[in-house]
Formats: sequence, C-alpha cells, structure tokens
Amino acid sequence: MLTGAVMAQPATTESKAQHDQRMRWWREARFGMFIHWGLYAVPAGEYNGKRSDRIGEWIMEWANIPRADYEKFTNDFNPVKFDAKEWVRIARDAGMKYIVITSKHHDGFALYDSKVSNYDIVDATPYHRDPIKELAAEAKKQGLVFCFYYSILDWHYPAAYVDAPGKDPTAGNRTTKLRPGGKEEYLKYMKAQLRELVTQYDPGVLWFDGEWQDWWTEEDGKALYAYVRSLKPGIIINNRVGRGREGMKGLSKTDQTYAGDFGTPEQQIPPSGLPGVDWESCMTMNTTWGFKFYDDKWKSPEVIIRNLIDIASKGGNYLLNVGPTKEGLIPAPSVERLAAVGAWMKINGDSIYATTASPFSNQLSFGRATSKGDRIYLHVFDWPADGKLTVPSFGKEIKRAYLLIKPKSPLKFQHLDPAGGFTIELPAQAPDPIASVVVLETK
Ligand code: H79
Repeated sequence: MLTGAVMAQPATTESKAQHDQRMRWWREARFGMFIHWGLYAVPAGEYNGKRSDRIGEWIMEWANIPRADYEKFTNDFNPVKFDAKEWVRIARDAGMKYIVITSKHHDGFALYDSKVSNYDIVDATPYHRDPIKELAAEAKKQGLVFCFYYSILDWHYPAAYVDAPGKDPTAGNRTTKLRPGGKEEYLKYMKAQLRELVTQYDPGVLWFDGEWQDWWTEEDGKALYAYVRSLKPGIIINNRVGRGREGMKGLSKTDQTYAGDFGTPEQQIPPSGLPGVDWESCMTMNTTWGFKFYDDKWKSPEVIIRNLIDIASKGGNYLLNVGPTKEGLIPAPSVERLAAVGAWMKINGDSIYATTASPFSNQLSFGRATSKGDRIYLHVFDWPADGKLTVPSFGKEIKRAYLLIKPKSPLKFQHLDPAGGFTIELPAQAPDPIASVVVLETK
C-alpha cells in the first residue's frame, strides 16, 4: 500500500519498492533519541524569578521575552562539558538506533555553524565550536543514524513579528506574522540552512515542526519536501513539513494527500496502528523537551519500557527525548532511565527491532505482541498467577513456544478448540517484572 506521502510527490515519484527501501532502516530501528538543546537551556525554565508548568524551550513565549533580551542567553551558553562520544554512547547503550537533534528550534538559534546567520553557537556564544559536527561524526562511528529537527516557526527571523494582545512584538508566540515580502526572504533563508544541514551533516531524517502558521501552506510543504529530497533523495521527512498532521494526534489527515513520510503523534500513543502508515511517537521522560532544572516529574523505567513495547506492537517508532543542560550534560535521571531501557533491550531487543505490529485483532489482556517473519513475540506485563497464559487465536498454528531468554527450553502449550486460541505453561516467576518475552514460532 502506498502512503499518501508517496503519491503526494510527483517531483520525487518512487515505486513502492523504492519507498520501502528508503524507509527500511527507519522501520527496523523502532527506537531513537530526540535531543532538545539550545539557548533555552540557559534560563532552564526560570526567567526573572518566574517559573511555569509550560515546556522549557517555549520560555521565550510564556515569559514574553523580547528578542534582544533572549539573545543575551548566548553569553551564558558555553557547554564545555559536552562530550559527543558520551552522548552517542548513552543513546547506543539504551538500544537507540538514531538521534534527532534540534538544529534550530522555534527560538531561531542554530546549534551548528550556519553561514547564513550569526545567530548560531559558533558565531554567537563563547563556546565557538560546532557540537553538531562532532555529534554527527560520532553517531556515524558508533553506528547510529544522525538526524535533524528543524522548526519552520522562527521567533528570531527579522521579518517575523508577533501580533497578540499583551505580547512584545519580538517575543515568542504560538503564531507569528511575516512582514510584506518576508515570506520569500524567509523561504530562501530556510532553504539555505537546510542545504547546509543536509549537505554538511548527511542526516537520515529531517524532522520539521512549527508548521501550523497561517502563512505556511500545504503547497509550501510539498515544495519544501521536494527540495530536501532533491538534496538527498534517500532522506526521510516527517509530516510536519506540510499541513497534513492532525494536531497532537500527529497522524496525517486523509482528506487529501499530504507531504511527509511518517506521522508524528506528540506525547501520546495512537490507540491502534494503521496498516501501511508509518508513524513515530515522540515523548518526554519528564514534562519538558528543553531542560528545566526543577522538572522532577519523571516517568518510571517501567512506563518508558512499556511505552516502547506498546508503540512497537502498533507498528510505530518511539522517539524518546533528552534535554541537556547549558553545560552540555544529559541530566542524570534521563541517563539512569535510558540505562534501564538499555538493560531490557539488550536481552529483549529481538522482540522490538525490525518487528511489525501485533497479529492479534484485539489488544492482549496480559500485555502486547509484535511479529517478525514466522515469529510472534508476546510481551507479558501481567504474569499469570496460575502459570497458564491464555492467548487468543491469530490465524496460525504454533510450532514451538519458549522464553526469549531460554530459547532451548520449550514451553508446553495446548491448542484450545479450533477457534479458541491456546494456553502456554509458564514458569511460576516472571523473568522480568516489567515485561517478559515469550516467543512463538508459527507453522
Ligand atoms: O519541539 C517540541 C515542542 O517544543 C514542540 N514540538 C515538540 C516536539 C511543541 N510542542 N507543543 N507545541 C509545540 C505547542 C503547539 C501546540 C499547538 Fe497546535 C499549536 C496547538 C495549536 C497550535 C499543532 C497544531 C498542534 C496542534 C495543532
């Protein structure tokens, strides 16, 4: 089945086989690291004594900070503790296969050395180095795919201004306006930055955001999609390049064909997958993307691991965020949680990587399932007290059943009457209290 994205792009027409080939590494990866890092790490959620429940990277919006004042954060952005090798190690050890980092968020600040702007980490901060260059090289070295986030909304671009009650015209805002002629100028600027990003750092994905502006049309999205693909035909682009995404639910609307290769649910997991539709849920581990020093509402490792499984069981990817500090450190609570996910993935990764959605028509009462070839992986969240796991039928017969950690010890199973599924005899103790994996080999 062709996705809308393929059909929407006459300039980059590709066959289904070519499309599958382009999407292949991404579909197999299933798990990536999102990194929100920029000037907002300096105030870290507090401005003039004011704190907020809102997300840290939006401080220029919720604290109504004029451009000229926000720019001053550059003086204090000196991430001398940044260690590209360590960041990539943390992602790799968590079992993540790709990294998506903010090349430019809504605040307009470039985290790489842009030649078309002085508002970047090399030109405007005491650090004077390009961390992206090191990170891209290190990711490649350690076998992860390096990718970029890029915001279409830009609170710093000279032609952009805010027209909202009580708002400074140069502060951040959910929406901006562009001065007459400003759009053409800004489009040129975006394309110049995207050319730099794609040609100099060879990203696997371009992850757009901030597309909900009145001045941004689906036509603009299709043209930008084609432009980025023309720079690197094999690149993958999310659906926020155009106007297709349905709010925070993130999947693309179906009333027409929209630009973009995958849907982007934000802070949520769709109730079910959709055959032939690629998507990725992005989520935070606490309640902010950009670092806030007082946000301690951390999700437990159990919630994070089960989210990863839930997403895989619905055929999606999990893009899990970290928000490093202005010193260049990934916060310790994030590192601890990623290590816990990594410990689980090291043992159970086969049940996640390169899998497709659950073959069962309904969500399993005891947990989740994924498929790969002739195998079904059952993720047991609730271990049965009587040692008998009741599994509904899924249209195939079972040849063998075993725990993923004990492939040489077959588990006894019984087929119930023809349509009635089967039961599997499990040991008394769950191997893993968060999720234990039972493998079914089918005939
Ligand atoms: O980068 C992170 C956030 O800063 C950014 N996206 C993630 C990945 C973001 N999160 N929330 N928002 C931006 C707020 C935007 C919310 C809305 Fe809308 C914009 C609500 C209404 C307009 C877009 C369009 C989302 C729903 C409809």
